Amino acid sequence: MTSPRRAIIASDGVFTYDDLDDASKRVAGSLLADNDDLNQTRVAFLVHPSFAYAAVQRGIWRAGGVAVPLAVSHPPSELEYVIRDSAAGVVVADKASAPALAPIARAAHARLVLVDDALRATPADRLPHLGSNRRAMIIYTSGTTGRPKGAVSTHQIIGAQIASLVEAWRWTPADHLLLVLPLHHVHGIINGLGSALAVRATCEIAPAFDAEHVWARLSSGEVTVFTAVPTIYNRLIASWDAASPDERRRRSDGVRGLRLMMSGSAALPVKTLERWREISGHTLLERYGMTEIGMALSNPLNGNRRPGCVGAPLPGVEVRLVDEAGAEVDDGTPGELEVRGPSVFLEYWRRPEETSAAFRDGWFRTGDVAVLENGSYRLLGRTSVDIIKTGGYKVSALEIEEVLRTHPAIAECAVVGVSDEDWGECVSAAVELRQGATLSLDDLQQWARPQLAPYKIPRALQEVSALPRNAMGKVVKPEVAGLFKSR
Ligand code: MCA
Ligand code: AMP
Repeated sequence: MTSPRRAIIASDGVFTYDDLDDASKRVAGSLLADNDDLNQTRVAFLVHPSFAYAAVQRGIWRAGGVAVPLAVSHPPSELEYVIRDSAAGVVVADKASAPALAPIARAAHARLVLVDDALRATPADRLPHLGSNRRAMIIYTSGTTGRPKGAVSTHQIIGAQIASLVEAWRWTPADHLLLVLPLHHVHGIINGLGSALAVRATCEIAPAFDAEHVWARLSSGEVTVFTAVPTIYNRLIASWDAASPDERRRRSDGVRGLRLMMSGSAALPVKTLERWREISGHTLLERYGMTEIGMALSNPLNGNRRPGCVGAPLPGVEVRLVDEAGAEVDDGTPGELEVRGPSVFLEYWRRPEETSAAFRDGWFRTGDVAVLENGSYRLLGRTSVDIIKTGGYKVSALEIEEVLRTHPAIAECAVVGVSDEDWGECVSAAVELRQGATLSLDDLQQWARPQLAPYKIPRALQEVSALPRNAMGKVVKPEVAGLFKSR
C-alpha cells in the first residue's frame, strides 16, 4: 500500500491532506462557535510558518471568514493598525504571539482564539457554501499615500492567481516545495503554499529563512521547487562561497536535481543570476507580480530565460504599456504597465476612492515602468520615488517619514531607497535636526523599533542643514538619494 501524500512538513510535524482537512474543519468549528457562517468577518491571524498556519488559513475560509494574515516581524503598533483597519472581529494567535495580541484584540473588541484550542475544537459538521465572489483575503501593502492599504481578493481571484501559476510552471502532485518566505505576502501565500496545496504536492515550510538550512535541504535530493527573493539568493551565494571545497561540490551537485528555481518580488541583478547559474546550473526563472494582481509576467518554464527581463504575460493575464495620457505606447517605448484579468484584486478595503484611482478604464495601474523588447518585458523603474523595495518588501517612504517626524530631535526629514547589492534598496533617512539636537543612527534605530517593522527602519542616516527642495518647496528625492551615494 502506498503511504498517503504528505501535504505539509514543518517544525510542528509531518501532515497528510486528510490531516489538513481535519485540522481546518476543527479551526472552522472553533471560529463558527454557534454560527452557521462567518459571513465575511475579518479574521486576523498571527501564526508562525507551520502546519498550524495552513490549517488556520483554510479554517477561516471554510467558516466563511476573510483571512487577514499578520506579519511575524511586526511590532505591536503595526499589528494593531491592521487589526483595526480591517475591523477584525476575530484574532487568532499562536502561543508565541498571544501575549502581544491579547491586549490589542481586547482593545479592538475582537474575539481572541488560541491556535492550540482551535486545533483541538470539535470539527464543524456543517460548513457554509462559499460563493466564489465572496471576499477571502486581505493583504496589507504599502502605497504612495498614507498607511498600508488592505488589498482584497475573493475566492475566485485567488483561484485564478493559482491556476495561472499551476499551468505556467507545471505544478504537479509530485512536486516538493521548500518554502522559506514570510506568510503575509502573495509570494509566500499564493506562489508558495497556495500553488503547492492546490495540486496536492508537498509543501515543506521552514520556520524562517536560514541559509545553511536551505542549502542542506536543497542538496537533499527531495526538493523539486524553490522560490525566493533576490536577497535570499545573495545570502545563499555568500554561504556557498564560505563553504569548504567538498561542501561546495556537494551543494552544487545536490541543487541541480530541482526542476524549478524562481526569483521575484524585486529586480534580480544579472550578477546574481549569473553567479547562481555557475553555482547551481540553474538559470533562475524571474517573474513579476504585485500584491494587487498576483503574478503578471514570467520568463518561460521551457525556453530562453532572458537575464534582466521578466518575460511575457502569464495565462489569463492581459498587460499593456501606456503613456501619461493613458495611450498605448509602441514596442520599444517605455510606458506604465497596466494589468487586466481575473487575477486582479477586488478593492482596497474600505477605500473606494483609492480603489477607483488605481484603475484606468478597467486596467490596474501598477506604477511600474517597463519596456517590451523582442517579446519580453523589462522593468525600468517606478512612477513614484516614494516606493522602496528592500529585501523583497515594499515600503512607503512617506509612511516612514510620518513616524520619523514624531522623533523629538527631528525637525524635518526625507526617506529614500538607496541602491544596495544585498537588499536591492536600503531605507535611508536625511534629517534636519532641531536646534541643539543630536541624533545617531543607532539611537534612531532603537527608537524606531517599537513603531516600525525591521525592514522599514532606516539603515543610513544623513544630517543636513536643509533638505534639497525645488522652487515649489518640494523635497527633491533624487538629490536626497545622491547625498547617500556620494558618501
Ligand atoms: C532586516 N534587516 C534589514 C532588512 N530587513 N536590514 C536592511 N534592510 C532590510 N530590508 C536587518 C534586521 O534588522 C536585522 O538586523 C538583520 O537584518 C537580520 O534580520 P532578519 O529579519 O532576521 O532578516 P532576515 O531574516 O535575514 O531577512 C532577510 C530576508 C527577508 C529573508 C531576505 O527580508 C525576507 O524574507 N524577505 C522576503 C520578503 C517577501 O516575501 N516579499 C514578498 C512581497 P540586526 O541584526 O541589526 O537586528 S512582494 C510580493 O508578494 C509580490 C506579489 C511579488 O512579486 O512577489
Ligand atoms: P508588493 O507591493 O510587495 O507586492 O510588490 C510589488 C512590486 O514589486 C512591483 O510593483 C514591482 O515594483 C516589484 N517587483 C516584483 N517582481 C519584480 C521583478 N521581478 N523585478 C522588478 N521588480 C519586481
